[in-house]
Amino acid sequence: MERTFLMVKPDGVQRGLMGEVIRRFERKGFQMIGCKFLLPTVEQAKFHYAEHEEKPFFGDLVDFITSGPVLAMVWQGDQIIELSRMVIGKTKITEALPGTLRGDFALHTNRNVIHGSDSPESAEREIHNFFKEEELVSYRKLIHEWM
Ligand code: RTP
Ligand code: MG
Repeated sequence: MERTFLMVKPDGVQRGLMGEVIRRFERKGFQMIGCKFLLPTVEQAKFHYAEHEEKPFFGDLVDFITSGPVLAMVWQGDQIIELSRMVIGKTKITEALPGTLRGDFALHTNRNVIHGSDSPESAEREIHNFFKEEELVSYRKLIHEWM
């Protein structure tokens, strides 16, 4: 079982898309094991996007992600990192297909509703930027036996 860090970004929260995001991951069969509504600090934002530190859009990214509350979540499931990024859709807005969260809801690459980790290493780093291990709730989901 793999786990990932998903975050409804400030634009998604402002647009009332938290429920829609949770609904899509729930109906796919993934399992939420952690959830927090919070305003990220600048330190958390810089750590979260550390891989983009040298990019020209880094400052805007940090400003945006700290501009309002976000829904930070940890989800688990088989191959969830790759599969959740399919549910989310491509980064570049012109490549985000209809049926994906970004394809259905986002109009701009830098206002793209949701974040999802891109590797097991980033998932662990990103999870621990927002959650303590003891805040995650693991439980047996009985429906897995039917899937
Ligand atoms: P995220 O980390 O937010 O889930 O997005 P991602 O993996 O799909 O894309 P990533 O390459 O990690 O980029 C992080 C965020 O930076 C903004 N971005 N702007 N102007 C640009 O060329 C550009 N490229 C990326 C996007 O908002 C992206 O979500
Ligand atoms: Mg990324």
